[in-house]
Amino acid sequence: MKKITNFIAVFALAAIFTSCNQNDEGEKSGAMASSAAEKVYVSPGEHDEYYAFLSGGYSGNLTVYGLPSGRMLKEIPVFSQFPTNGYGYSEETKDMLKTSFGMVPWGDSHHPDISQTNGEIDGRWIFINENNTPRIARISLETFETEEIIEIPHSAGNHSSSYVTENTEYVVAGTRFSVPYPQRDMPIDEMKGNFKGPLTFIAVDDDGHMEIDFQVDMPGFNYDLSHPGRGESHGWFFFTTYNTEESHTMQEVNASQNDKDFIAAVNWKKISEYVENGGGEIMDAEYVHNVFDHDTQTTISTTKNEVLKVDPRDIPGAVFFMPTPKSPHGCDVDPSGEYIIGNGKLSSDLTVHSFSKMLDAIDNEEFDGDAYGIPVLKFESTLAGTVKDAGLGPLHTEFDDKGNAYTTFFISSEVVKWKVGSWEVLDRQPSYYSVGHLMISGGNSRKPDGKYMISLNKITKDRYLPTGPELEHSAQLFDISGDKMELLLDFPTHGEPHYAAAIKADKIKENSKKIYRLDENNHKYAALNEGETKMVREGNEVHVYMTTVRSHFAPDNLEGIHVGDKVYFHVTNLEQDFDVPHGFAVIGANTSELLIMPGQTKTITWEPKKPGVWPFYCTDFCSALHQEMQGYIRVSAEGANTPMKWGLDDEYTSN
Ligand code: K7E
Ligand code: CUA
Repeated sequence: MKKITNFIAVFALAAIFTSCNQNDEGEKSGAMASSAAEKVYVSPGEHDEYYAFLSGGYSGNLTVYGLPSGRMLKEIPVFSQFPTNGYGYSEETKDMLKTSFGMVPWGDSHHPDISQTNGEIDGRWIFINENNTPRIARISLETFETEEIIEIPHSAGNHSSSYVTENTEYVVAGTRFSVPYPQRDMPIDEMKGNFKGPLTFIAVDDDGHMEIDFQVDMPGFNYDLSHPGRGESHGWFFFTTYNTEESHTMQEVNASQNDKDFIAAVNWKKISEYVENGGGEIMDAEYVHNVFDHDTQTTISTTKNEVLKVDPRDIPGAVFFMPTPKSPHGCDVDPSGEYIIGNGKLSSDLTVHSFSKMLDAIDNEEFDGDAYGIPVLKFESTLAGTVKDAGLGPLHTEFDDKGNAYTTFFISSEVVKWKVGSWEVLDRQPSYYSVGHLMISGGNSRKPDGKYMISLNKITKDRYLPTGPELEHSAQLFDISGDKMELLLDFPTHGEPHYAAAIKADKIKENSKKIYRLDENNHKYAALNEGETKMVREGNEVHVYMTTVRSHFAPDNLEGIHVGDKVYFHVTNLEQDFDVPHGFAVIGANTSELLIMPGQTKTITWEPKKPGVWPFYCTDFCSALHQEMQGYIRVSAEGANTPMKWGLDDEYTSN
């Protein structure tokens, strides 16, 4: 045990040294020394060549950047409430954050992955996982809005997620923290052999809708990261594991005892056929599935009560373990689908498995025992090669279009380029500092785009002006088109950018939606013109059907509301021009504003606490007369008999 503690201590020390040493050298050899500025300069009014989607980590969101400029284009709210536009606060969107634990207003997002067709990213949707309250979200790349969130039952630490298969047949969600399956009250120190690590396969239909197809009941290891097979290995999915020791305490030591953990190879095609033929067992579950319905512009939230569980031991040939040294983190598959790379984070080497050797080893039954009934393949039988002494603490690998791989090393704080097949190291560049993931556009597909790579760094320190103790993380853009990687640009990210995905801008920009059509607005409380505006009282609830257009609300004077009422302002933006949102805020509301896109209806609730005449206004500077875009609500005391009336320009209606 002592040895391992020392080993970790040395690595931690190395991280401190590398962090402090590299800056001087970096400044000389970096951006200044070359034509880097030209390569990242996107002149005013010009568009970037790529969209990059960076996970927002503990912000729960996804941020959109243009590459090569590094300009931030948008923050897309996913798992967290977002007062900027009212996501998660408005009546229409708050149920997107519903879970079996109730409303969870925050999330920890990790791995965005773009949908694929024939193994190439297609720009229809982007998926992202939430680690803490296990969920997968789907975001439309037409609207750049979260359209669907599905909770993953029986999971804990939804980390080896949300990677998609070659034709987006499945998006996958694995369990990082093994847990009782199903959950139950039991002593923690009886974990070994009793906890499980279910892997969930979520089917995606042609419209993008997700449904859990089946859950694979796996031994109680930690399933850390995953990637799909492609080409020849299409039909398989690979997961790294750690803590095969199944320790329940002081894991920094106790989960590092085994020299090798496993990469689990899962033949999902085989399991999918088994399930189609009636295999598997229905198991109780409780999870919530939220879909944003475009027709009614409202979230439909459904609680589901069962899931199909499959025991891999019932399906011969479905699951195998490949021993992989040193608590592997990243699990990456090269563009051909032949090589599976295990990034052993406590090692300086990378272990590369061969898919074809794996198939031969399975045929020839070259097993080294089993783990809970799942065959363990002999290490030498699947080994394709080792990238030797590449750096310290390998985490993640991506690929370019020229047969090269790029691996991040957290401890030695660098990105190392190596040749797939010969396993020789070709180049190394420091990253500032302590890189986690890296990203190459299409790097998780058959056709990566070998122009840019970004390294997503954990430690920022002196890279930017100090902003107190809390710094944003840093991303670094490299040109990887030549033999040597060339650092072009640093830019700050938002939250922790665990992973990212990028796509050529022309694959999505033509489809980007500009407005919501009013004639397609079937929101229950929409007013599609000013003639339809009204107030409707139902007991102490008042529904206000309101419209906005430059530069007034209709109605803009409202009376007959009393303390104790609950007022719903349903605000429809009548604009049908690109980029003319209106906002809505009212004094004393215990929620965020609304930001309403052209053609949309959004709802805010307001419970007036004091009698008076209270103003509301538009929050988005929409026209020269934006400051005039305001109105008044008269609030009377509880029990007063002020009649309800509403109007615009002194023309009142009442009922
Ligand atoms: Cu390595 Cu969550 Cu993908 Cu962060 S994980 S680095
Ligand atoms: Cu509408 Cu400002």
